[in-house]
Amino acid sequence: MSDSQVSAPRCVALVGSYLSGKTTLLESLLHACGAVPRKGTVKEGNTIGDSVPEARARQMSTELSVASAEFLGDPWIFIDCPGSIELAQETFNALMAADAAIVVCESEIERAMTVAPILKFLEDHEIPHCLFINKMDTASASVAEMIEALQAVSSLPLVLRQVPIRNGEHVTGYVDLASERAYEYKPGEASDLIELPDTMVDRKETARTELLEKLADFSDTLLEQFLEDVVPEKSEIYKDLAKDMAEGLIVPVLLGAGLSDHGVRRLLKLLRHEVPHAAATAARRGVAPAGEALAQVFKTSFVPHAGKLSLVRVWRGEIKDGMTLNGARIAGLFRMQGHNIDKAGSAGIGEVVALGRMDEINTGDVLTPSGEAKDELTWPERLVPVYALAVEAENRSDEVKLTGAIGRLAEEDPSLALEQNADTQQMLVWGQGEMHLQIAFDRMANKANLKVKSHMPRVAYKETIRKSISQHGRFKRQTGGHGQFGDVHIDIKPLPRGSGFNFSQTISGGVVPRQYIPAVESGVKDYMNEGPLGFPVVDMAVTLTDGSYHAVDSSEQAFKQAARIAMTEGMSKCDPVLLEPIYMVRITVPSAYTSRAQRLISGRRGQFLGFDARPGWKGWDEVSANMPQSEIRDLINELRSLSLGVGTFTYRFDHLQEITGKLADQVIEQRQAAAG
Ligand SMILES: Nc1nc2c(ncn2[C@@H]2O[C@H](COP(=O)(O)OP(=O)(O)O)[C@@H](O)[C@H]2O)c(=O)[nH]1
Ligand SMILES: [Mg+2]
Repeated sequence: MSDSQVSAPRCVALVGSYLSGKTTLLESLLHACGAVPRKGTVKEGNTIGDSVPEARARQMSTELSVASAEFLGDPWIFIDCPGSIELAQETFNALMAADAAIVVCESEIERAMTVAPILKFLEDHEIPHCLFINKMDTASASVAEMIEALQAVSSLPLVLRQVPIRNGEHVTGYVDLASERAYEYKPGEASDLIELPDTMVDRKETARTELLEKLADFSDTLLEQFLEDVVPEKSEIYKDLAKDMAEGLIVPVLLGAGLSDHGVRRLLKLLRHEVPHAAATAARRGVAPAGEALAQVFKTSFVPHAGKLSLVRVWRGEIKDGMTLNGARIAGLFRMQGHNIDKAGSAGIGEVVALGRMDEINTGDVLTPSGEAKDELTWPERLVPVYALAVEAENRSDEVKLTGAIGRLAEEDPSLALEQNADTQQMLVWGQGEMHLQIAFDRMANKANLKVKSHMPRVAYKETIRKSISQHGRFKRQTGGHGQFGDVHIDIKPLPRGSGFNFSQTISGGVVPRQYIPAVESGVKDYMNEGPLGFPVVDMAVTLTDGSYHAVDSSEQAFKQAARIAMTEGMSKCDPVLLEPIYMVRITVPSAYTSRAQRLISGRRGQFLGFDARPGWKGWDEVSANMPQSEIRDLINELRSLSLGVGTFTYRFDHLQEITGKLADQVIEQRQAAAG
């Protein structure tokens, strides 16, 4: 590597489940680096990580946040990520910009499963990562139990790097297993080096042997020494630890407590020695070492006054303000520290900067002066939306602005999507859950001063008929000059499910002149928008069999009316029945929750179809079922609450199904009440 590559900043993302302590840990890391004079707290709402208003209001991170610091002369960029599973898209996108990730874990073994989705993402994308078991100040389980629980959700071997020193209930320090040194924690300061306590000698030996055993799996030298009982050189161990983490062979595990600054310097040292440099990450991502400047957008943000900002990580060369990348001219190049942005002139490899007013540029785009690499680097897929709300502007006058404002939200957050639903005529915003959408609406209120009302989307009920009938319809008016006359006989008959609608005619001898037949069809179709029960009608056929006309008074309009009259009178005699949309649903959960998922399905009028191992996910199942649309609108809430938040589902429309009895009566009553 060249000097500029070695001195380039490395970028680490803080990820892990909601409330595990990422934002607090970032504050402690920045403090230990001297980047903030005084630590902020999540409660007081003055942390670097949670600087936007939506985050402060909720005391939780609602979007990623970038901060820089220097440790022992090395520049670092930290990206604090939201932990909520509903905001996972933002986190996944941030990880694509990072050289490595710190997975912040709770010290409770029951919550180990919550990091499963993030570990799976890191493994799939081969992103080097370590675990930081946080909140050791309140831990009750033993470290061995925690490692066991976490190992069950990690496909890569976990390598414990420290063992805690306890005084009664309290963790007071740790023994570092690579250096074999013991430390005592000191709040707000570097830990004190202490004599290894006698009581720790055996524990340390066992844990260190385990560590060496794991490393020996990836090193012939270590394996030989291990078998021959030779104690390896420390330098050899350090070299292997760094290589194995960078190559994604092992996952080191550290202990600490961000709130009390415990283990934070040890973590910084691990990062210093073991996190790959930007050039190595660029190579891993598939960027050739030589060539024009290249950066990838990992977040898009609309900022009042400044306009659109595209956050990029530079993977090659140098990017300067005013440069044209992918046809867009950079209008302002900024470095970020939480909410603060500072103008800069240029940015080199490894740096994270925001580019101003790149209007045509999207998150995930690869930017180069030639614009030829746009889709060259992999990018995470959009998460499948699992929850929708119907929205309207609180002020009617804002209605026209709404589509544009939601469009910008979706540009900032690709896991949001807008749908104009043709069946129900509602504007739907799709996302990852109630909270995800509410945060997006708050952001729209804060940034665009546009407030919305939201409610549960309507179900796309339909109706059909069960009996055939022949019906006569006549429209006759005599007003002043010439009148209006149309007269039709139609056969109405049900069709099998899924057939849709079919119109035909058996007119002979011109009793209904050819030019009026399309008007009859259009009158029938008009009627079908709202059948006798109040819903669109499907799966039926209408045949025009007979009729009559008047040479002067007949018109298209008159035949259309005649058809409507025949339909209105005929349809209610055809034994109408409500149809409800049924979806094919695939629920994915850790297998410990499979039987609960089955109960969830039957509790929501679902039909269980079977289950299988989830492909590519060790210890997970995929449960298939048919479920009514009305029951899956808020399915995600219950599914998450029974599966520690990690369960999810996909769905597609399958068929319409007759629904009768009390449930159908309620639906019809509600529809009639709404229609007034
Ligand atoms: N006991 C203890 N609590 C902590 C620690 N770190 C964070 N917390 C608390 O955990 C909660 C969540 O912290 P936060 O940093 O917002 O978590 P995040 O959602 O992962 O960013 C806050 O109430 C913190 O005060 C720790 O090391 N020990
Ligand atoms: Mg946070």
